[in-house]
Order: sequence, then C-alpha cells, then structure tokens
Amino acid sequence: MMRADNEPRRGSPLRIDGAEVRIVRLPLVTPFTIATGTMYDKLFPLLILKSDGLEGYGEGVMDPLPDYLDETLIGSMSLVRDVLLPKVVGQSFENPEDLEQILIGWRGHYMAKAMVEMAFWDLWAKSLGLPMKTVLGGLRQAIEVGVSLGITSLEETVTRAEAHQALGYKRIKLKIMPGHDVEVVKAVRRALPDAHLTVDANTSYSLSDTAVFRALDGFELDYIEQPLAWNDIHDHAVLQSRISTAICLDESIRSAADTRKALQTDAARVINIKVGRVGGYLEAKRIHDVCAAWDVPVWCGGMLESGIGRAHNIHLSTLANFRKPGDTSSASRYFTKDIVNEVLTAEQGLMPVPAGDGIGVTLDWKFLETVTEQVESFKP
Ligand code: OSB
Ligand code: MG
Repeated sequence: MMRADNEPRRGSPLRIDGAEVRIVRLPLVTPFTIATGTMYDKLFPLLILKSDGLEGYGEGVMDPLPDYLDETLIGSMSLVRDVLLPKVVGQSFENPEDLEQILIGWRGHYMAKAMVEMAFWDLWAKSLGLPMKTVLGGLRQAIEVGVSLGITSLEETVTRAEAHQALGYKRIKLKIMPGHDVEVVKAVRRALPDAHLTVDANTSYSLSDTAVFRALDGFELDYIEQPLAWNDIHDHAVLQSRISTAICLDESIRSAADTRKALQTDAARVINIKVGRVGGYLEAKRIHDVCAAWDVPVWCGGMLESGIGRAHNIHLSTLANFRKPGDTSSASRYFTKDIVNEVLTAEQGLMPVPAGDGIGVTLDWKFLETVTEQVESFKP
C-alpha cells in the first residue's frame, strides 16, 4: 500500500532499553552577554537513549536560572528523571508521534520534553538508516548561517561585526538592550553599509520605548527580534503597527497556536524557531508549516549548543521554509573543544549538514568524561 508522505512512518516499534543523562559544563571562549544577563560557561543536560545497540542524542537548552524563559535546569531534570524517562525506558514507540503522546499531557517544560523527543528522533532515524534531515523532510546539503553578537563595547561590537562579515556570515545579529541600542546599530551600519543586519532585544523593552524602535527604522534592519515581554504577543502587534521594520518573535512563540495568533494579529512577520523552546521537532514542524501557509519566513535560533544541539539545528534548518540565515555558526566561536568528534564549521556562511544516519555526529567519549559533572543511568 502507498504511504502518503505526511503520514507517520510505520516500522517495527523501537524499544528503549536504557537511557543516560549527563550534566555537562563547557567553558565559553568569551562571556556571552544579552539583555537578561551574562553566560560564562554552558551547562546543559545531554540525554542518550539506547535501543538495540543504537544511541540517540538530545541536548537540553534550559539555563540554570529562569532568565531566557521560565524553565530551569533543576525543574526540568526532576520532570525528566521522575516522570518522563520512567514512561520511556522499557517502552516501545513506532515513531515520534507515538512518543509525543506521553509528553503532551504535561504543561510547560518544553525544553525537557524537546530533549527527550530529539533524542528519540535521532535514534529513530538511525534505526531506519536515514539522515535526520530525510526523516524531517528536508533536502539541503548545507544551510545559510549568521552570527549572534553578544553585548560588548561599541568599538568591540563594530570590530566583531566587521570580522564576521569578512568571514562571509550571511547575517549579523546585534544584541541590544535599553541604553545600548541606536548608537550601536548606527556605528555598525556605518561600518557595514551593505550587511544583512538584525537586532535582538531579548524582551528588554516596553511599548513606552516606541521611539527607540522608530529610530531603528532608519537602519534597514531585516527585523527586530523579541523587543517586548516574553509572554506578550498582543503588545508586539501594537508595536508592529507603529514601526516599519518587521518584528521577529522568539521567546513569545511556544507553539503552533501561538504562531497562528501572532500572524493573525500581525504581531510578527518573521519567526525564530528553536526546537527546545517549543517542545520538540513535531511542534517545530507545525510552526514551520503555519508560517509557510502565511508566507512568513522562519529561521533557526540557537542557545549556544554543543555539537549535539548544533547538529540537530542544522538538520531542522534544511526544511523549505527556513528562508533566512540561522544562528548555527561555527562551534569554535563558543568552545575551544566540542563534545563531538566532527568539527562543525561554517565556511562563507554555509554550514554543511553532517552526513550519516541520524544527526550524523558522534560523541568524543574521552573528552565528554572530563566535562561531565554528573551521570545518571536509567534501566527498565
Ligand atoms: O535570543 O537567540 C537568543 C543565546 C542565549 C539565549 C537566547 C539567545 C541566544 C543567542 C545565541 O542569540 C545564538 C547562538 O546559539 O549562537
Ligand atoms: Mg532571540
């Protein structure tokens, strides 16, 4: 019988016969500052799901404290350890849709659910002998990427923007916050008159700052990312009606339903998709599809991921409606050494899609041991 392409694939069910969670700490090459705070190292959970000699990998993007969004490492880990993994390990699932049934019942905890779902997708793709991009429905060999520049001095920001433009990155995103906005954009625009420039405010403004955004309208930014509160789509619609530059939502979009509301009210004209923020690939694909139906472009955001999360982001970005450069730049910009063997490097703003089954990257176990702070194993 023919299988319609949008139907879940049916195969022999995958039995999850074990899992391991590692808490990993990687030092950052340079501190990364955004409106909500500064990161000095990247602390994250790595989930390994096992089935019949295969391993699937997922990386959690929750921060130790609820600064980017409301989820925390400790809160997430308690759900993963006590609730999610006990329902996964020892069970069998035919496909991601099957696994999603045991995740969707719980409110929030998008990043925790995404980590489990992503590891399962990787495992499932490997069991089918297919690259992750193929099971997702993507076609590209390489994806277009830009960089996200943290908040530093005005001079340093201009220098970094010029250096990344010279490397061929397809877009330069400047982090802004009140008191560090129009002057920085003006200086970078003066230095790089033709660059594809955007800004990301990480929720640090309110409608009373409309004058700042009207001033930013003068610099040909492609979009302004998440200017207002993380849980407020409505005020973004009001701001969008007052300015000409497109608004791109990041923090405010947790689901396809949020996306539909944002597009219906013209609160955003571009959407940033992060699998972790929206609870997994299935929801990320639904958001991608809602945007495609509205002819709204999406791009893949980042959370300073290690090679595991980075590889996932690259595969997701092969889907057709990822029409703007993503944030998945070279891993070496953040880490001197990565936990994967494959070096993920962009050349001239193009990041190749790792070849092989699943996400196509393998763990450097020896190095991983040295940066693991905690390991927990789960058996049926
Ligand atoms: O808003 O996109 C964001 C990093 C941490 C938290 C939020 C954000 C970011 C980035 C970094 O912009 C993107 C990257 O991974 O390079
Ligand atoms: Mg952002």
